[in-house]
Amino acid sequence: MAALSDIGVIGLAVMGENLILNMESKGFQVTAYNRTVDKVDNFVNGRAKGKNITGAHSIEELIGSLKSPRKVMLMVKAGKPVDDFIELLIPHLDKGDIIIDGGNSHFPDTERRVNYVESKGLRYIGTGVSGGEEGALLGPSIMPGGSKEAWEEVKPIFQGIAAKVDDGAPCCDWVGDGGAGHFVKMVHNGIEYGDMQLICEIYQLMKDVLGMNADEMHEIFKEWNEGELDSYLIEITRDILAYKEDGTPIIDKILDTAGQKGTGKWTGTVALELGIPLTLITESVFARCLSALKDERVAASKVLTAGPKPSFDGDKKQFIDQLRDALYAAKVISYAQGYQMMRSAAKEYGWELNYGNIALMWRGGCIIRSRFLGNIKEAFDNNPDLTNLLLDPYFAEKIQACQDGLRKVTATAMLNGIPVPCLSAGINYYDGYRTERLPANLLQAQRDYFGAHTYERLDQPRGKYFHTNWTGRGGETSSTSYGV
Ligand code: NBP
Repeated sequence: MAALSDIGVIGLAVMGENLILNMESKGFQVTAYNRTVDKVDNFVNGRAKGKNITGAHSIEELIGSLKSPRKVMLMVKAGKPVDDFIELLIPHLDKGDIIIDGGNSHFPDTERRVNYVESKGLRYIGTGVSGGEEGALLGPSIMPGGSKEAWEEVKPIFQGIAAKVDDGAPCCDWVGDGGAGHFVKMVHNGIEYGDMQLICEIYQLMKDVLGMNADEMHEIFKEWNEGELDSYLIEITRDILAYKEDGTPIIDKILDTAGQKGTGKWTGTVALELGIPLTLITESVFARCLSALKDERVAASKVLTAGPKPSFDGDKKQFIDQLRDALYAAKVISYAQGYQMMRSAAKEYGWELNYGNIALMWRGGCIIRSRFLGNIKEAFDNNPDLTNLLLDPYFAEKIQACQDGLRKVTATAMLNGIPVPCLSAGINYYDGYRTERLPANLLQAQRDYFGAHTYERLDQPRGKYFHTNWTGRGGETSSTSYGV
């Protein structure tokens, strides 16, 4: 009889297969199962042949092949398939067994499932897994949350297969209770959206304002990837720009409409719910939406012809340096906003998030991996209660040195008619966050004028509320419940 497996994985698509091969390569025995059972045999007789991987043809066979406490990881399409498999698994599992969801589930679903599965005497982990196909095979970033008592059971497998950085530290650690793991994965994906859009805006400025071709841009991204912008997304941009089809850059032939699967939208929606100014990431989602209106944009380009034609007569080298500073500054701002949102969510949902460890989990294996996440880890290790990344001494100095580049690049873009929603969101946040007095005094006056919403005063203690009878026609009663 074959030895019992350390873990069972359900879902033999790109992520499941590669994670199983990764687990096996690290010395774990794995059982593989899939809804369409043919795929089990194809896998076991194909990529898994000769390895410590067992195929199961039913849930019963899968469960029977596992060591206790049993660990079953779902790598299936997010949504109903996860709930369906939970229902199929529960009758076969014993107290203390662990169901793991490694797909891109929305964190409220994970919160609900943790409670449900725990109510059956079982344990549940919802984990973000990032890094795509290659990451899954060679070392992804793994962000687990859920039933804390289950962590010690899965830790050797998860940390064994995760990406390693610097001194061998795994890009995987316990994130927190309930849906915390999937929440952090969602923010990761939102940050990914922001990073990608920022690079795209810089690319358009190079192409349309400076008139650079793909080879010239490739050289600049190559240079930047050797400095503090060193990251996976800069690296692939460098390589994309160099890629030729029939001797011409393929980038010039790709249709300019962006797709999306929804995790960026979730990040923006949750930011609005939490009341966090996650402006840069949210603009990056809207930028994809606007790009998708290709036919409308083509028609509008023939009607709305008023506006500048891009031109540049300044110092090109200096502007490229400003582009680099702008990209760096906006990136810092985007991460500052993302961390602000995680801090707010931790308070809202009662999670104890370790922000330095989150930076470490993102430092390798995932799509946003970068050198600068090492600096973020240091910032939160130095001060776990840091209210805003921009206030960390290292980043405060950096952002102040680079803000001028971000400001000049954004202004140049606007004067040239180039849309830069994320770069401009970045400089607007920077200026908003550092402004002692914003015009919200007028806003409060307006709210009090039409809705008796009251206001606080600069010359009175906080928490005391005043109402003015602005027109002389209103009463003295202020509103307590009507909130616009
Ligand atoms: P997919 O998201 O394409 O899902 C394929 C798997 O889901 C197959 O095993 C399929 O079974 C199963 N499945 C489907 Br589809 N509908 C089902 C249903 N109604 N009931 C039961 N099973 C069903 O696979 P993936 O791209 O490997 O991703 C797996 C998870 O990891 C997803 O949540 C995804 O969002 C997440 N993720 C993906 C990536 C990536 O780069 N692809 C990266 C990070 C995270 P079948 O073979 O019988 O149809």
